[in-house]
Amino acid sequence: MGRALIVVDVQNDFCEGGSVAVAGGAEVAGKVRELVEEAKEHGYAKVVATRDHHIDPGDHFSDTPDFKTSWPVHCVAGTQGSEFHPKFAPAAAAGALDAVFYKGAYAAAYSGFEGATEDEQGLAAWLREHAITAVDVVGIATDHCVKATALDAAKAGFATQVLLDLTAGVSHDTIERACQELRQAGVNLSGDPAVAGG
Ligand code: VGL
Repeated sequence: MGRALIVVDVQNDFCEGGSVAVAGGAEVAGKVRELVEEAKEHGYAKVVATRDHHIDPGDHFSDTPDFKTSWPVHCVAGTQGSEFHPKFAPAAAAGALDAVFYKGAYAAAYSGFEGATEDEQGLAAWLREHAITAVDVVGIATDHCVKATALDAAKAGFATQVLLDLTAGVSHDTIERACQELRQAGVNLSGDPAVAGG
């Protein structure tokens, strides 16, 4: 039974220079690219990615965001900010991703398990169809979309691990809390979180 790598939201708007810039995002993008390029050597049967893909997500966007449940406009479908970060994009362009799951068109969607491929297949169904039983989760942001994706993976019955060295998060406190929640849910945490925010 196979293991998959899930790359969460390694997009321009979540990296330095983006509208919801997470410190350390670009560095994570580069490290994730290296892992994706060596996915087979690392024992991954499949590699998938998620993308925040907003059209009109209601109060997920705000002019006065609290950076917890409301955010500046980000990852609007079709914009540069929604594209994969250039340090990660070459892996996608080289065909290293087996599927991409888009989420959040008309409402906030933190978990990749709320997303779907262009053929409208959800992540859990896709993983099961490809005989995946275990997943490693990496990407941005540790305390939001990585957390939500890993929690949903565990809930769906996948043996779930977060590779913290390949994540970047928004703030120290919420990263700490995310790590606690993940451990309590039976998610294995490897490495150290990059505590970059404030
Ligand atoms: C995310 C904030 C808002 C994420 C998405 O990808 O973690 N964070 N939308």
